Amino acid sequence: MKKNSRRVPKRTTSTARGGRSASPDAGHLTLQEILSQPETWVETARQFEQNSELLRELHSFSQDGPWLFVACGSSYYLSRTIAAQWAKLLQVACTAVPASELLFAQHETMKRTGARQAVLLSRSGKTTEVLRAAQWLKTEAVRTLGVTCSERSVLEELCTHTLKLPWADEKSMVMTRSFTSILLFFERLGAKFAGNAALASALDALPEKTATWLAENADKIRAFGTKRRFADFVFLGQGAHYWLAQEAALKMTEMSSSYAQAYHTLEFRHGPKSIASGEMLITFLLSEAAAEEEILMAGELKKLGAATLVVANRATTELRRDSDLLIELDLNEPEYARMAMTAIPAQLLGLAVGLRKGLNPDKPKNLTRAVVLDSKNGAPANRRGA
Ligand code: F1P
Repeated sequence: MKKNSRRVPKRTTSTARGGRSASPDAGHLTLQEILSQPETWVETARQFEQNSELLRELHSFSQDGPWLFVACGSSYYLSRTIAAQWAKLLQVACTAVPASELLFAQHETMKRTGARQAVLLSRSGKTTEVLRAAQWLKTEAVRTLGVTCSERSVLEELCTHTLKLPWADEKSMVMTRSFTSILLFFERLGAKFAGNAALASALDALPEKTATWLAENADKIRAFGTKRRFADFVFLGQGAHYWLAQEAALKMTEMSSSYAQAYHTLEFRHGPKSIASGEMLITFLLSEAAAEEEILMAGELKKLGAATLVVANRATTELRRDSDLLIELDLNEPEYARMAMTAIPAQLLGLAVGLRKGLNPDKPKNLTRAVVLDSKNGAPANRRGA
């Protein structure tokens, strides 16, 4: 990995065009954590290859059986991204549901998915709805894999097996490197289950290439988010990219208290485009399958006056013309291995917009690292799990 990839660009101490100025340390943790992703991924790969204890936890799961993923917030969008990738790669039914949805329709969900094995994903291992779901799955004798960045958690106590990725945890509130590290861990696992050595080696190449890419692009994205002012943010994607778009919108909402929405790219024509305007930034997370149509959409929405940010593996002439900011990944690796990198631009953008608004993205307003409910609140209670 290049040395300069670990450099933390200067902190933003003032804001452009009259925004309130953030305190000198605001967003510093989040920025460090975003930029530390390549080295965190190297550790993720090392643990995947060498930590036999970790892999032992996976032995009793069947790669051919239906999988059910259960989580909340970013961990839910992460679950949807993994489920979309695995369904394609392993040709097996993979369903991801928010924990609350499982709790409100327990038997229906199990029947519909046919799953007898579930992955419960929670960075903190503390989210009440996930714990209540784990508790219920335990009573149903469903095999459960808890996935957390916490060394010790209630989730671990409630699941039959646990994967712990403490090296990927964050100090700040929002999930950045834990999101991409867990994603990469499951991509590696998918490649292993599928016996696809080419995918595994594509994933090996990613940390170093991302470090170089960050050195070239991180400041560009941050500068764009700092200088331009938008009232609304929209993130568009098709296929598994749609779930990255959902996560991107959540990052923008959390880090900058902004209105942000996500749509399947072509769905934006069916109503939402009526709000396209010069006050809106529309970010496209381009996929291979839909690229041709998505490129047309970028042109169409540009004509309606919206600003466009395009994240593409490699740009076309049209994209160069129609994007206010163009971010190319420029990877020869297959799309499956490019997803973690695709998640990064929105992390940097959300951070920059939050700082421009005088906020502290390390500690977003109204948020806690995990949603812990008391027995009177939220989804159906199972006190022992809460
Ligand atoms: C899930 C989560 C976070 C979100 C927020 C509340 O946490 O929804 O994604 O940023 O701070 O909690 P976890 O279950 O993965 O710990």
